[in-house]
Amino acid sequence: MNPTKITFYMAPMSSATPVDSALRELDVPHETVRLDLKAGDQKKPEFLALNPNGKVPTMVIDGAPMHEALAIMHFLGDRFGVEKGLWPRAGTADHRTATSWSTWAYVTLPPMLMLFNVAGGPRSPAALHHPPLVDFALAELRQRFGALEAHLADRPFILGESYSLADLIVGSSLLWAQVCGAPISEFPRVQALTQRVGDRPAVRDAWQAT
Ligand SMILES: N[C@@H](CCC(=O)N[C@@H](CS)C(=O)NCC(=O)O)C(=O)O
Repeated sequence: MNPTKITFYMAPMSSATPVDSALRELDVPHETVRLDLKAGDQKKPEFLALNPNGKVPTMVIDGAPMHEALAIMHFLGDRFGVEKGLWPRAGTADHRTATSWSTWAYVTLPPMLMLFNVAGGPRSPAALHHPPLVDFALAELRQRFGALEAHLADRPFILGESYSLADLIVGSSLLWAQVCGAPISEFPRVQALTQRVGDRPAVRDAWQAT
């Protein structure tokens, strides 16, 4: 296969950080372009031409732009992860499990985390605080973490006995949930997965990169 030319548009400590972790874990050659979000680099016309949402992460792959962290990480898994044994081949049952749980981490979990943060988080304005909504979000989060706890009942990782990009994707959301104060510690297997992912050098280095 020809080398794939990748340009990664990112900002430190952002939605681009899990993608940065994935690039490090898979050792993918790429060029990095760091955006200054406070200065508004993401709203400049030349960047909006790549991603009309004006957000990071954005990736240009062989000249074609792509956005959304989850989609980008699925691409990285399919293109680079299979040959490294870190992502299952498309069409297999493991690939369906990997995409199910990674989509869960980016689609099913975040709305309740957002509600939990907005309705009671320390960085949310007091005018938006609403304790009954915090209780609702907590109950929903407990149900969702409970589902992952059940999946992990007989395996330490999303796909079984070994680490994969699916763990990195799910674990990145769990690490964020932990920072937000979500009740992960009530779920020992979820907590253990979060810890294992947080201990990966690729994940640690990406979160520490400034
Ligand atoms: N759903 C998007 C979220 C991207 C996102 O919200 N990125 C933020 C950084 S965490 C951003 O670029 N914000 C800049 C802005 O909104 O102006 C993804 O997962 O890629």
